[in-house]
Amino acid sequence: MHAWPASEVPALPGKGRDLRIHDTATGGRVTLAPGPVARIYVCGITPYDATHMGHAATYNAFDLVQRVWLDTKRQVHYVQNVTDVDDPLLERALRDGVDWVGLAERETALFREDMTALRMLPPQHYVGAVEAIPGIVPLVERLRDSGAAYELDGDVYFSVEADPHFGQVSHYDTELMRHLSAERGGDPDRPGKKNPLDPMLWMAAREGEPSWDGGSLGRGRPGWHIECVAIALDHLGMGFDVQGGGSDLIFPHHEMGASHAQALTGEFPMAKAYVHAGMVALDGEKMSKSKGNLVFVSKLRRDGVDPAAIRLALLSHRYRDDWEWTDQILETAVERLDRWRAAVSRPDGPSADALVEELREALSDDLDTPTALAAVDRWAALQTAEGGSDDSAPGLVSRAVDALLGVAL
Ligand code: 5CA
Ligand code: ZN
Repeated sequence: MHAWPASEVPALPGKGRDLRIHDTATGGRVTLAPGPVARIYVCGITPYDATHMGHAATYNAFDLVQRVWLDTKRQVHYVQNVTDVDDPLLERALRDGVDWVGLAERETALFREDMTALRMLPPQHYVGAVEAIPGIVPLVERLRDSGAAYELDGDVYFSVEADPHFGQVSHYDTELMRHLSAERGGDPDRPGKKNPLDPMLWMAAREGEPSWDGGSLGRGRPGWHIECVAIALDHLGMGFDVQGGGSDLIFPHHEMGASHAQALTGEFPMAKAYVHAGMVALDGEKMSKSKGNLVFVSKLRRDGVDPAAIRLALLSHRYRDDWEWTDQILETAVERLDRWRAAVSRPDGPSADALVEELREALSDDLDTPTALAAVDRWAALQTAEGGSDDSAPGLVSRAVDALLGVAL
């Protein structure tokens, strides 16, 4: 499928720093040193409802990863999926009496608009689960033929015991894994499975549900984890730099994906760093489509909120923290945007060379956006209080804030 238009990323003088980022799999910070082309896979939406602030916060984090890489003068190869067939999408379509294809197309179109408005860089490959099916089927066949997968009443399951590294992305204990598996699309209580945690790779066609030709697997549809593995391996290959998503994807999704890839290639892990954004809550609970406690990007935009202010609100929290959305956060962001815009609208100002380096240092330090915002606040305050005579400074600040933070002043 097509992605969305790219906003231009201004080039800055000098060169950025290599990114040090928290890796869930090793539990510590890693310094990423990608080749000339950095490779990143970010798990995309399941398009049955509009983009909420939680999604936006997660995509903001991975947009910043790319901006840091671009500032080191690397190219970025970015892949994102759309889970355009899965249980929650089919259930929502049934509930609302609408066609599931139309629902997915509508919500994906809205997501593209939201991402464009927020100046999120588009992936070079934006791939739907449905269009990935021809690539998924042979992988499931290979897993089955090598003994890493087995059939149960026509469905095909991955055997977690096939992967000696299983558990080394999340490091969760069995009890927690079992709990999360039941909560997040798994079926640990289904009788006949070799291990309760085994996830489905291929679901045989069900009455009244869409299905596709699965070759020797029979008609059916793909499991969730193999979808992302197939798309990632097809477009990026093994050992890419970052696999990203929210922390609710640590288990089972990224754990199982790493296991599928290990069983397919003999290599572990699939990504050099497993990077996870914290959860955004509303009224004390994780914002989620299933709970319905949502603040939508599109609704704020319709209400006339400047997307740059939404982005500044996201940036005011460190990406790994869990945080709660409040109207006050947005108000603070609107005020900040006004102050910054007023500061860069003058013909000259205090030198901004040090500010550019402060921004680079803060972002390369595990995407420390609160420190980055504070640095721009200081420059803007100095501009307001004393001004300055550097006539290139306001333009440099605008370009740096745009290039590194994705905020157009
Ligand atoms: N399609 C799958 C990934 S392959 C999926 O999880 N889709 S989603 O629509 O449920 O979520 C899209 C992205 O937003 C995921 O990375 C998820 O971790 C993240 N996300 C969902 N809810 C929140 C939240 N409340 N806060 C932060 N990130 C969230
Ligand atoms: Zn995914």
